[in-house]
Amino acid sequence: MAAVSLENWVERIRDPKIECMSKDEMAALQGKRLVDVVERAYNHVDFYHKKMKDAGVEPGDIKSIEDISKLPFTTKEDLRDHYPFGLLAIPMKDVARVQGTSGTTGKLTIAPYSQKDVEVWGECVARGLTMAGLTSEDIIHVCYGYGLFTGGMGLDYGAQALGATAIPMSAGNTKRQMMCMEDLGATAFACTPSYALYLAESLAEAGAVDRLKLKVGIHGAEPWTEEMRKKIESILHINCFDIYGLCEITGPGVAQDCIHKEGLHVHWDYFYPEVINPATQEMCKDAETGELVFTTLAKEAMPLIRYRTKDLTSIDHSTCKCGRTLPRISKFTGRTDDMKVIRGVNVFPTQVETALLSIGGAVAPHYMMIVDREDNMDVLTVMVEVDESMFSDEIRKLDALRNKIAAVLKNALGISVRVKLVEPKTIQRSEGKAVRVIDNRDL
Ligand code: DLL
Repeated sequence: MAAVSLENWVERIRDPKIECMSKDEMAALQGKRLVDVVERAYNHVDFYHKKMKDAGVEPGDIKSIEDISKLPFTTKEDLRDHYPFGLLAIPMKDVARVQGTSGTTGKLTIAPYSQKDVEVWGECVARGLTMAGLTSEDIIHVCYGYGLFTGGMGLDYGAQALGATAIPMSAGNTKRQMMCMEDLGATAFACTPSYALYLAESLAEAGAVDRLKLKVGIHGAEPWTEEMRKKIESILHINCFDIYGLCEITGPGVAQDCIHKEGLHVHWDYFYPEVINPATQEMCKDAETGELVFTTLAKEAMPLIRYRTKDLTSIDHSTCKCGRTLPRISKFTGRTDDMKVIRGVNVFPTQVETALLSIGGAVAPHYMMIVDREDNMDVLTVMVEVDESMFSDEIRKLDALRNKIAAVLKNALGISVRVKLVEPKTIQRSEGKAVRVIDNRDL
């Protein structure tokens, strides 16, 4: 099966009027929506009423999208303090569904949606599926979990809005996933990148890849690197797309990349993005990395104003080669709370992933970071899966590979690392978000 290349790619845009709208027209639309959302939040959510009063801002001060910087930020802690429905702006009887995230840290975050919110969500995912070249002819195998987590339902709503066929597999049971993928003729599949790699390797092992009709993968919900994308694409001979979202704003579909893969287009008619320096809260320039902040411009059930996502990225407001004027955020380096400070150095799991994939050969990008403290010193151990054959070879070869990985990691991270080589499938596979870091330090 030939890979879908850029040369024969048909560029499709679901809503060119919005996705290619001029910056001035878009600013006018955003301004109108901002005025409305601020009024609703101020009048219907006690939390926002108080927050804005404390900040000395009245709804009348907000007249255009530029005025957004006058508004105070909302944090994940604010949501936790008002758990579960303290930020609701509509009567509970008008809440069509509740989604959530187990989160990688802390308590469950709950996100209520009105029927209109659900429709906007489906529309945004459908825009992304169109960016990935999919149409109503496609069969989308959804192996994100269905439930409180937004992955399964989000892709389902998107497939529905597109008029495509959704196969609601949910997560788990890899053998059954492989069977259905082949028998039901999936042309696209959607799951986390770590599970996509596992599924791809399992399909390759079973010699099933050439029997599939797959052409597209839609992956997100956790940080992943360009190298990881190339790896999945090369095993399955498909094009993989990066989809981003968070249940508080809307699930998957807040942003996604197009075939040029030069950043994820944000649907900023609905979700207004800002990138700030997390320490000073000052606005970053285009291309500068900082924390992504969103204001929901049309959300009914739980409007959020300047919500700090803790996700680290940069933004590019220039027009993309595809013609879309929607700004693009770069692939995520990680979250502010995923970043580990080890012996004073900032370390992200994505750096480990890139380094391991640069070695290739017997080294698989299945890894886990374990941080300990020994005699007041931070110690980072990276567990890495390597080819089975390495363990039957001479011990000398295994030692040489361990030293090589340690050197590459030291170079990439700037600190020395203990490397533990393990056999394939030793590191637990997750059907949801992969657990990449265990921090045993008592910080
Ligand atoms: O993970 C929504 C989603 C489902 C996105 C399926 C994409 C595909 P939450 O469970 O609320 O929602 O987790 C949101 O996951 O703040 C990021 O830290 C991370 N995340 C989501 N997408 C990406 C991505 C869903 N493409 C949190 N790259 C976010 C990196 C991502 N991190």
